[in-house]
Amino acid sequence: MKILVLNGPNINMLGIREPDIYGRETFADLLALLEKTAREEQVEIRQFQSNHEGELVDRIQAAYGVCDGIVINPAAYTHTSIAILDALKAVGIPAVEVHISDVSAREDFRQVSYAGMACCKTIAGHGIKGYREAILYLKDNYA
Ligand code: CA2
Repeated sequence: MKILVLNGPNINMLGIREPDIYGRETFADLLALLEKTAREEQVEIRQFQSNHEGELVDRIQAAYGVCDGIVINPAAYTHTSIAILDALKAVGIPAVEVHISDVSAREDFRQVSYAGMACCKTIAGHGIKGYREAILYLKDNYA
């Protein structure tokens, strides 16, 4: 099974500030967790992080016919990007939305998730281990 893990803007800054919201684990810790999960679960994981909306759309499109599942944390684009929603709908690949923080307990402007409208599941507030849970969910349901 091939899974694309996509992260949006500023996720590469994890662990640097706001540990009360996002925890102390760094982006390097997240990459290590993805590699460990791939090894243990015998899945192929391709990961990509970008601060640019169009690059995320490009990667979703490029997954068409290639990947069997997408794990996506669009970060701030969660709450603004109809382009990412449309791309997820266009490729029709089972997608799980992940948020490190519990967005439901945060500001009003974080209460809408466009990307989530094209996802079969949302995992929020579990820190970086939410990514592992998302991969296991895709493996259990779509492998
Ligand atoms: O909880 C999440 O995973 C978010 O997707 C993270 C985004 C935020 O805009 C979403 O509402 C929820 C923010 C990405 C990381 O931002 C940082 C801010 C300060 C220090 C390090 C990262």
